[in-house]
Amino acid sequence: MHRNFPVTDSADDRNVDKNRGEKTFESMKWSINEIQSLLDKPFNDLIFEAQQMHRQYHDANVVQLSTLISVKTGGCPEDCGYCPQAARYHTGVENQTMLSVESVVNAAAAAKSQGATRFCMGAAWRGPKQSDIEKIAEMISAVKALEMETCATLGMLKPGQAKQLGEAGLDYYNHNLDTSPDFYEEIISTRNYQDRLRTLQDVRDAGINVCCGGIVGMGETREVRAGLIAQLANLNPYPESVPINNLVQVEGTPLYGTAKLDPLEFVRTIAAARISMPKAMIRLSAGRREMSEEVQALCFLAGANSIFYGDKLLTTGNPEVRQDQALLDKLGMQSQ
Ligand code: SAM
Ligand code: DTB
Ligand code: SF4
Repeated sequence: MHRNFPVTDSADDRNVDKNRGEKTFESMKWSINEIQSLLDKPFNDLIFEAQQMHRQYHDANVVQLSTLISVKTGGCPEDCGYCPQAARYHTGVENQTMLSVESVVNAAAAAKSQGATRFCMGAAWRGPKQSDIEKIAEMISAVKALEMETCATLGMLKPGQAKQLGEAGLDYYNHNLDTSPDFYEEIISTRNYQDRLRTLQDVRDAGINVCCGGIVGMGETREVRAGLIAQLANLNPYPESVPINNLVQVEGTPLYGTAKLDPLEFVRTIAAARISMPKAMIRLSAGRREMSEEVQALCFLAGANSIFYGDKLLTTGNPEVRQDQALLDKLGMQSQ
């Protein structure tokens, strides 16, 4: 059963060990209040609980390295208030038409030689046209042939498109809910929450793993963050992959100048995601360049087990490869 809205059932019968050992990512019912109670816990208790959960399903000293590439940049017709690629904001991002298959494969091979095992292709579209899908499918097959995990984020999909991407070898489709249903309209007006849920269901139905997360640091309350995590955790099954982004503020976007989120609140959000989606890959995503090493270490302790790796995200900066390698060495962490 696919659930579209936050579930408000009482949590009394909740058992956090309920899905231990099962193959599917069967979701439990998390109310917003329950997630908020997690976020409200004393920090040490929250991190302890998250770390315990993390160790049941994951190696606590391993992090997956995922490299991003923007295969089509800028000029997007949507109005996502955080995004430097929306045509309507003047951010200095240069538009670029779709990259060639060859240049994408070369970038994937270079990422692999640096240690990345996952390669994510992003495009600044509301959604792909049929001709775009054909070219993206070629990219996916070629990256898959390098034995890397493939992910794509291309916007909303039309019926049948997810299936074509799956047939080309796509392992994950990234499509974020971004925030809670209540706060959503403050951030984006050109597509709605239902549109996003529909695409996620198409992806699920095509047998592709769902990569779905959100952004914090957009001026939202803790309750909104709880609403986002509850919404993700109540997808049934919950996403196999959950990117948690800290807003990268880009001059020219409406969200530029928003009060910065306390880094410990970011860590709490990671912990709540880990506890409520125990088997998922929780990805410490955008915003890492602005984070200290200490905060990143706390994110790993809270259950993050993947980072974006490479000097660039899509259009904005990311820590340098050698800095990340030094951090992982310092923490005694291995990459995969
Ligand atoms: N255009 C497609 C879409 O929006 O579905 C795919 C690419 S879009 C750039 C992928 C995701 O990047 C967005 O859903 C959002 O969560 C994240 N993102 C974009 N700009 C960001 C920013 N400034 N800070 C943090 N995350 C950002
Ligand atoms: C996701 O949740 N974060 C990544 C990935 N999915 C595609 C994108 C972050 C983009 C940050 C802004 C930029 O570099 O343009
Ligand atoms: Fe376009 Fe995606 Fe940016 Fe929204 S997040 S403006 S859809 S590129």
